[in-house]
Amino acid sequence: MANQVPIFSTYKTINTMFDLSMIKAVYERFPGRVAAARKAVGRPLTLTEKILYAHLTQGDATEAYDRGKAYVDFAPDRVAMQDATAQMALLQFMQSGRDKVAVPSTAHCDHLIMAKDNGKVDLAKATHDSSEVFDFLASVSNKYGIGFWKPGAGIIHQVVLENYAFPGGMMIGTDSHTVNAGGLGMIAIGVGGADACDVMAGLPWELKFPKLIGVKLTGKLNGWTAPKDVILKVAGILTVKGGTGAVVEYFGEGATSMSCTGKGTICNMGAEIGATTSTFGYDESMSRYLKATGRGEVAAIADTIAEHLTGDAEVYAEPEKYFDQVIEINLSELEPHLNGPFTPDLATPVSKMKEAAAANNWPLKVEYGLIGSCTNSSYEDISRAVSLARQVKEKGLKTKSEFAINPGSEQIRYTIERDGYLDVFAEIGATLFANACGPCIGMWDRVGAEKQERNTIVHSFNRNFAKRADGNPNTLAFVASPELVTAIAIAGDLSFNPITDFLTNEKGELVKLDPPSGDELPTKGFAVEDAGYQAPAEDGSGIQVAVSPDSQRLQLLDPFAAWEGTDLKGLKLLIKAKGKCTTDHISMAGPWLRYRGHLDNISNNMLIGAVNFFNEKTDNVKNQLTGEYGPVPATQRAYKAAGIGSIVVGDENYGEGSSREHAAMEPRHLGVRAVLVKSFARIHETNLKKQGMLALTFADKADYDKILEDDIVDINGLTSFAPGEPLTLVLHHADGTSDSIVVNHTYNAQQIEWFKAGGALNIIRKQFAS
Ligand code: MIC
Ligand code: SF4
Repeated sequence: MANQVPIFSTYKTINTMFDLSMIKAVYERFPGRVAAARKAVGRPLTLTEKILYAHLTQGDATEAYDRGKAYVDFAPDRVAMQDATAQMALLQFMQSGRDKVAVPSTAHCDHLIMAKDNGKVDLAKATHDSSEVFDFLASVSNKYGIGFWKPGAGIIHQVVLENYAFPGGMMIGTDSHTVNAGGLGMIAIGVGGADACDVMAGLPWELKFPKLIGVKLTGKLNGWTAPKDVILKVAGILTVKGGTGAVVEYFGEGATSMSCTGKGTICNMGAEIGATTSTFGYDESMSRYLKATGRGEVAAIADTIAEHLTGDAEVYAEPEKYFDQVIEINLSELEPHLNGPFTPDLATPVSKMKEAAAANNWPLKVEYGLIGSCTNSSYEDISRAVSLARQVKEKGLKTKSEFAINPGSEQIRYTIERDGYLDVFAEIGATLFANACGPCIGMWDRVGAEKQERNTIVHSFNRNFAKRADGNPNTLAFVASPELVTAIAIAGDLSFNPITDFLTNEKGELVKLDPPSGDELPTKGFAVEDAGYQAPAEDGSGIQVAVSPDSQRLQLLDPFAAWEGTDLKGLKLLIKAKGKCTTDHISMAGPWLRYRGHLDNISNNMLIGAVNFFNEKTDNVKNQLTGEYGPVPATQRAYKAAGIGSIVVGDENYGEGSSREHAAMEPRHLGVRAVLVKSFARIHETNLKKQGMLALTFADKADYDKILEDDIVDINGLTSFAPGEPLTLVLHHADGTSDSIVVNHTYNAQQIEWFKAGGALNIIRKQFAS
C-alpha cells in the first residue's frame, strides 16, 4: 500500500472546517488533563485512558477508576445520528425542553434508501417515499442547530471520518458502527438515542469505565491481505462477545504502516466483537488523511500535542502490564479471511475455505459480490478492488457473479468517478448503488429474494446475520475485504483462493490474478461538487416542527408510566428465545425501517425473528390467556390489553449488533416488564435501562433451563432495589410447582432512578421543566 500524499486537494465540501474552535479547545486542555490523569492513576497511560480521562465531566481527574466496575460521567465532544435512529433520538430530544443542542451534532440520511436499480433511480424514489421523514429530520436539525446531511450525501461513519473525526476526540453516535472514527484516533462509541439525547441536552454521559484489550500489530500487510483481515482474525479470536465492556487499542509497527482508512475498517468492525470501541494512536497516516480531506489545520494542531495522542512508550513496550488482555498479530503472516455465514466471528482463512465449505455444505457458487458500505469505502479500498476488476479485461476473463458497489460518501463517489474507477467497474457489469447503507441493512430489493433459495453472497460489509442483506433467511453471507470480494466475484466461487488458484479465461487459458494494488489517497486529491450538507439556522426559534397525528411514519412520544412502587407479580412468559438473538431478531430492519419514527407501528416487529425455545419456530408463541399460538407482537398486545405484564427470556449476548433503541422501546411500549438473559450486549443493556425496563441476568446460567412455557413469574426485591443486590424471581409452573431463582443486575443508583421514574427521559423532562 503506497503512502502517497496528495499533490493538491480540490476538496469542496464546504469552505470552512467544521468545529475547529471546539477541536482547538479540546487540544488546549488535553496536556493538562493527561497530566492530571497520570498523577491520579500513578503510571504510564494507554491512549484510551488519556482520551477518557481528558473527557471527564468534572474536568481534571482526581481519582483512578476501576476498569470494568466504576461508572463514570463523560463529556463527549460531539454527537452523530443516522436517519433510522435519529428519528427516535430527536423525538426524545424535543421533549427535553432545550432550544439548541449543547454540543456539535449531525444527522445523516443513509439508512432509508432501498437499493434496486441504481443509485440515481433509487435515491429519487427514496427521497419521494420517505419525504415525510427526511423533512422532519431536516426541520428538527435546522431548529436545534444540528448539521444535516441529505439523502445521497453518504453513510454516517464515512462522512464523519471525512469531516468530523479528530485524534484524541470523544464522540457518541446513535449507531453501533460509530466506532469507525477510532481510525482517526478517537474514542467513538455507539449508543441508543436516549444517550444521545442526554449529551445533546448538555447532561453528562455515563459509561462503565472500560477494560482494555491491547492488540499489537507486528510486520506489514502485503499481497492479498488487507486491514479487514486484521479484524476478521480478531473477531475469530475474541468472538462476538469477547470485546464486551472493553476498548481495543491497536499499536505497533503494523499499526503505523497501515492507512488511516484501513484503521477505520478495523475499528468499524470492533462492533462485531461487542467492544465498546477501538482506537489507534495518532500517526502520519492520520495526518495525511486529515490533510487530504481539507483539515490540514487539525493535523497541525494535533502535531503540537502528538505525544498525548498516543499511548505512552512504556505501555507499548510492555503491554501485558497495562492492558487486561493482549493479542499479537503478525501482519506479514496474516492470511486473507472470509467470516460467516450468519455470524461475523466464524473466521475461515482463504486457504481453508474449500475444506470448510465442503464440511458445512455451503453453496460454492457465489451469486453476488458487494463492496463499499461504511466499513470499506475508502479510496484505497476502491482503488485496490479496481486493480482486480481491470484484470478481467486484460486477462480475457468474465466476471461470474453479479457485482455491486455502495460508496460511503458522495465525495468518494465523485472522486472515483473522476478517476475512471466507476468505468472499470461498469465494464465488469457492476451496479452502482446510492451512497447509502442499502444491501448492508436489508434495504435491497434483490430480484428473486422472495423465493428464499439457499445461496451464497460475499460482501465487504460488517454484519451477516440471517436475513440481513436481502430478507432471505437462506442467503449465506460471507464477509471479506473488498479485494477478496472482487476476486471471488470474478471467479464466482466461494472456495477460490487467489493466492494459489488459477482461473480459466474465455480462450481456455489458465490465468492467475495479480495481487491487488492501489493508492492510499487520490493523487489528484479528493473532489466533490455537492457534498449534500445543509447547515442549521443560526436562530431556529421560529422554526415549527410539525408531526401529523395521522402519520404512519412519525409519532410523538408519550411518557412511559413510572414504576408502581411494588414487586412485579404474575408476569406471563412472552418468549424464551433460543440461541442468537441480535437486535435484528428483536427489531428487524429492512422494510421495518420505515417505521423507526413511529413506536406503535414498529412495535409490530417485536421479536419476530427470535426463535421460540419450545417449538423452534420464529414469531410463534403461546398465548397463555387462550392457549393458542400466534405472532409475538399480537400475543403481547393481548397481554397489554388485559393489563398483564410479561417477561422475555434470552440466551447469551442478547441484543448483540445494532444500537437501535427500538429493540428496548418496543417491549417497553407493549408492556414487557423485564428481560432476563444469560448475558447482554452492552448497548442493548443500557437501552433497556434507559427506557425504564428491568435488564436482568441469571446468577446461575443453568436456571435458563428452569423456565417453562406456561410460567408465570414474580420479580421480588424491587422495593429494596439497590446496586449490587440481586433480585429473586419466583417461577410458578403450570403443574403447581415453583422454582425460586436468583438474578443479577448492573444498575447503579442513578439507573435505579431511571427504572423508578419509568425511563431516563422522564427525569430529564422534569429537570428542564423545573
Ligand atoms: C446496523 O448496522 O445494524 C445499523 C442499521 O446501522 C444499526 C443502526 C440501526 O439499527 O438503525 C447499528 O449498527 O446500530
Ligand atoms: Fe449502514 Fe451497514 Fe454501516 Fe450500519 S453497518 S451504518 S447499515 S452501512
